[in-house]
Amino acid sequence: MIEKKSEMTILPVAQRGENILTLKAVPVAANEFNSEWLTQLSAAMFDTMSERNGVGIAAPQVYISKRVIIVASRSNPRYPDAPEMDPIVMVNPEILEFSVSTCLGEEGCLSVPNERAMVERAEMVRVRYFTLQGDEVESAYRGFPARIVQHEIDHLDGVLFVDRR
Ligand code: K1U
Ligand code: ZN
Repeated sequence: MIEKKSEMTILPVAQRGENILTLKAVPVAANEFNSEWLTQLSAAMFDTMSERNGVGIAAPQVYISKRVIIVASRSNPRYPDAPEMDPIVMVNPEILEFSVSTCLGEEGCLSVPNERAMVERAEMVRVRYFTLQGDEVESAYRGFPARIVQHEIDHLDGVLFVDRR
């Protein structure tokens, strides 16, 4: 059921064990950029992530098997030095480069409640993605934002953090 809280759209979040979380999500097609549908999907993903106090979300977590993620780093008890970012919607994100250096850090997941684990990830990633309008962007992230990017792109490939421990 879709829950409408004033102007917010809170979507149900798929839980570990559900098939949707194991699928490889499909790319957003050229004719979906700049569309009402894609704007509404990203807004509902943002509302759902915020409602659950998340720092990221991927479309398959809200039962949409498309390659859309949101990355929203902020300071939190586990990562007090994490940078405060304006949330970034990434459409069809691709990691172009993983740093050789890795780091261990604690992760949680909106689809795996009450479980945390230490996961080894590349310390830095270079990512290419498209905006909702279809503009191509290339950016590098390190530390906690890089961890969120890798966790969310894993969701697009049907991988959960618990599979990486
Ligand atoms: O994709 C998701 O399930 C959201 C997930 C993102 C994430 C958290 C931590 C590391 C990588 C990716 C969450 O937002 S879980 C909740 C959370 O805010 C958090 C959990 C553990 C450590 C830090 C933050
Ligand atoms: Zn997750």
